[in-house]
Amino acid sequence: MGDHKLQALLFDVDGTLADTERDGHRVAFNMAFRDAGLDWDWDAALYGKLLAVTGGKERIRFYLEHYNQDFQAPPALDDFIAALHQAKTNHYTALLAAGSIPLRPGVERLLQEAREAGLRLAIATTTTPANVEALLVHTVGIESLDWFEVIAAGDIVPAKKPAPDIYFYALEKMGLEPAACLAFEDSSNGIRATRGADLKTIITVNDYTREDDFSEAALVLDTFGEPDAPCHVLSGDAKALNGSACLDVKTLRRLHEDA
Ligand code: XBP
Ligand code: MG
Repeated sequence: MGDHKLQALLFDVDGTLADTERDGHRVAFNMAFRDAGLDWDWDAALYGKLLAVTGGKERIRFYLEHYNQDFQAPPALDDFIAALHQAKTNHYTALLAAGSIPLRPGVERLLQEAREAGLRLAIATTTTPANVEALLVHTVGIESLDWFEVIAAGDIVPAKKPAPDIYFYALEKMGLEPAACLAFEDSSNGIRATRGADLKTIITVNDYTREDDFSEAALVLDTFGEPDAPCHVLSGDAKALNGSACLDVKTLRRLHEDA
């Protein structure tokens, strides 16, 4: 077995680092549909249902199969979806470049503290690599790309979350055992992926995921918290924060040590 000291933090992106889905990805999908002359409109409620499936291309296919069966799909459906999705990525990264989506409270603080404490950082996400880069560059700045030893994203593994594969990939690249890490997620698909890879998991919920099943989480919070905007424990050990207003490295080490 490897060293059980806390060595690394593995972060999901969408919903965890930033609230990207409703006002980012969803809006970009609709822009791409309009460009293509399609009358599809994913409102916020429908989008919540479509989030059952991770991956933008997979989500479009799921929509056609379950919510738009009358659509006369072109024979080369894979290419059609790939082109729509590329247009969506262009719109999404432009939204990020315009500064439309900030990081969630406490995210930049926790990343900085983790770096100062010598913890290794990685990203494990279903979204397209260009989206992760655009989010980091247009919030923290271009230097933050180097903060992450591995950015595991998108189609790099064929089986997307809830499959654990993207976490296995990141762990293998870092040469780490899951027991040396903590993972950060926001959704039921996310925690199924982390738990499938045997990773202890901290959840921050958002409006789309508040009611998800997080019984496998070490801790469920509303946000990571800032000194002037405390976070709240939604489930798990209410004393885990030990009086701190936010999730800090000391708390992470304590959570990691608990059996
Ligand atoms: C994120 C996703 C992604 C985004 C859209 O899930 O499922 O598909 O919604 O990005 P998670 P793409 O947070 O669990 O990684 O369109 O680039 O796939
Ligand atoms: Mg997520």
